[in-house]
Amino acid sequence: MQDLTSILEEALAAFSAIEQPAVLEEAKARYLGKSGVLTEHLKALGTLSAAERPAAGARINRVKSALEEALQAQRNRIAELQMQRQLAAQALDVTLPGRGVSPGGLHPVTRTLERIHTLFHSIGFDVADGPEIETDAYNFTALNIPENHPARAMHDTFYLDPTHVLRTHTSPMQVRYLETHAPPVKVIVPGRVYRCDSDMTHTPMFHQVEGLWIDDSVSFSGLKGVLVDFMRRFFEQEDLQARFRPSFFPFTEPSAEMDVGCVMCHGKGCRVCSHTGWLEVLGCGMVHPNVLAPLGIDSERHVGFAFGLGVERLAMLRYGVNDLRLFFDNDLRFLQQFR
Ligand code: 2U9
Repeated sequence: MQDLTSILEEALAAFSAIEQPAVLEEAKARYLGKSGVLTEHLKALGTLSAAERPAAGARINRVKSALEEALQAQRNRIAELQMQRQLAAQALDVTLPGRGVSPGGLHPVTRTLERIHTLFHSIGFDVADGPEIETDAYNFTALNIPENHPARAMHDTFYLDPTHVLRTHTSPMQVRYLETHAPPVKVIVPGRVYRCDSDMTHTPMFHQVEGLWIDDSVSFSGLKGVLVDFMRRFFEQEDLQARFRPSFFPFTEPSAEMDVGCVMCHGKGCRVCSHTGWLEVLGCGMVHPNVLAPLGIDSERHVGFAFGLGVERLAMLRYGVNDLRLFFDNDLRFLQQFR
């Protein structure tokens, strides 16, 4: 009896000190295994008298049940302990602040495109879209630039095959628009254009917006009014000065280039305007009859004006950016200023 009590106490103390499942199973073997302490006691029952045996057997079985119960309780404790440790190790503090996701912003060229769009939309211009890969028929021939015309060389064209090009201007979209829309027509065409040219002031891809207004009483003075008004609103300078110089484009006649008073120095002369006080901002003119005739538009009845501007140039002037390449580097330190 004495012996069994101390075995029980010793085993209970041993079990409760163990934290590893494998060690616990080893301890179980020591007491309850085939040659465990308690099993040896059971075997020794045979040496007792028949009178002593039932009571002794019952005592051993009680101790055995008590040990098995303690063993199972300790197994549960170990499992619980392991779960607690795992939870503590993988703890997530859901109240911590996030990693500081900074909101994106629109690219300055996109913002400028949207601004141009908004201003022309406000005076009734539609917007059209078209392919960046064009046939030379749409990119050149339809715009009064026949084969072997020197103007084709002027455009530094990327040829994909002998008859397909990356459009060198957005003008072919206007030709396509005129194929499906009869006058009166009032449309702008924004988009990417490509020229095989790369230096301080040219990139192989840039953005243009061109515009076209064809009706029965469109005039050169109307063209001037629309464009001067647009530039004044674009640069938010009501008294912005403007002048038109004669120029040449195969698709317009007469043609002109428009200058505005320098938006940086207000005409006093600075580096941006090369000390002239003027900035060239776009080209324009009355649409050439040779462009309108193949589209079935009779120049005796309908006249139109057209203009074209470079978006990066206007973005540089509006935001005071002095290097065109900044628009294409995708340097976040630059772009974040336009959020
Ligand atoms: C049709 C008829 C006429 C579009 C025009 C310009 C003048 C022009 C340049 C300005 C700077 C391109 O980005 S730039 O290099 N564009 O000067 N573009 S008139 O004339 C058209 C277009 C389509 C059917």
